[in-house]
Amino acid sequence: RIVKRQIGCRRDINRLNGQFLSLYESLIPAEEEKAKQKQLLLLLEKHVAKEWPEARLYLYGSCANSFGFPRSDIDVCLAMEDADVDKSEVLLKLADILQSDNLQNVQALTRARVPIVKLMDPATGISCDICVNNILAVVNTKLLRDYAQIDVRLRQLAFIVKHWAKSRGVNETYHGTLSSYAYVLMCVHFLQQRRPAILPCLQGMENTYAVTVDSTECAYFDQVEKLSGFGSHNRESIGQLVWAFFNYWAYCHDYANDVISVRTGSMLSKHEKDWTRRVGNDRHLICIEDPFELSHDLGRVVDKFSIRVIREEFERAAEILQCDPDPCVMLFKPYVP
Ligand code: 3AT
Ligand code: MG
Repeated sequence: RIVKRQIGCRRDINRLNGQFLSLYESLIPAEEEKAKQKQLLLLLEKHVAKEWPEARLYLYGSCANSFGFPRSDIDVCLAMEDADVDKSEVLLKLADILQSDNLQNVQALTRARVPIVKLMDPATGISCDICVNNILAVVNTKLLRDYAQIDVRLRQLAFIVKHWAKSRGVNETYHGTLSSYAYVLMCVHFLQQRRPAILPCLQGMENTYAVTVDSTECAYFDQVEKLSGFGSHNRESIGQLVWAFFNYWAYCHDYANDVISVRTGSMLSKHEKDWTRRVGNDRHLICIEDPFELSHDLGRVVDKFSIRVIREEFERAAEILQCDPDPCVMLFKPYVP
């Protein structure tokens, strides 16, 4: 069942551009939020420097990858010189140090899958999670931020897709649906695949940036200011792209055989990745290769129930964009179980 049913694009799709662009404008955070995040980061840096002068703090995730909504929590990574430090020990010590300042609800969650310290800063109103040595997340954050600078349509599409996923309840990894990180990679890949392409494949170009993280090579072309006109041969509007994105995932993607890969800017086969069988809890029902951790399928959280939910939501979105007289209302209608 590769192509279930393909529907043509509505004739007045460009009528939706204005609505999508105003939605996008309403979803991007105000500049002063960045200043507050900086302020909190400086405060944390001051505390960390006293105990661990060699350590560095980095923002990662949506507060730093250009795909963050307003008033989101921030994710911070404490990078220690020693890659093998006892993370629990560091986090307990860190919680101790931060508790003594004016920070609220400081808690060390050392048994979580990614152990963190959580806190709230009353001065800025920002909540924050701090993890230790999650360097790959810092690097994949930079990769997404760099892609976002090449063509504004990536940021527009990804904000609309994230808003849709949050409204429809399909952005909850603990319920077997996909992370925001996965949805943004789906958007990058989709724009790499347009003809003419709207985004290049940065990891397929000359390496101007390279780091090795726990024996994983992360390298790509990061001089993205040189690529600002890259997508200009493609004149597709945001309305057309949103429609085509949902139509692709509803009716065109080959879920049985294909793996989307931002790293190669192409489609790989499940066969070549050896993602054809269930191993433990990894079922590979929708396959999204992590750009750096190549054995990591971001679709691995999806199970046989949630895959149906996700695919039905893609189909619902595609149909609404095709047929509904006022698609923006129905598309983002909050899902009520
Ligand atoms: P929200 O706006 O918070 O929904 P986000 O961009 O912060 O979106 P996530 O909360 O999904 O995204 O993840 C935070 C960061 O952690 C994003 C990415 O740098 C990293 N990350 C998340 N999931 C994975 C993963 N499975 N593998 C590698 N890195 C990941
Ligand atoms: Mg987040």
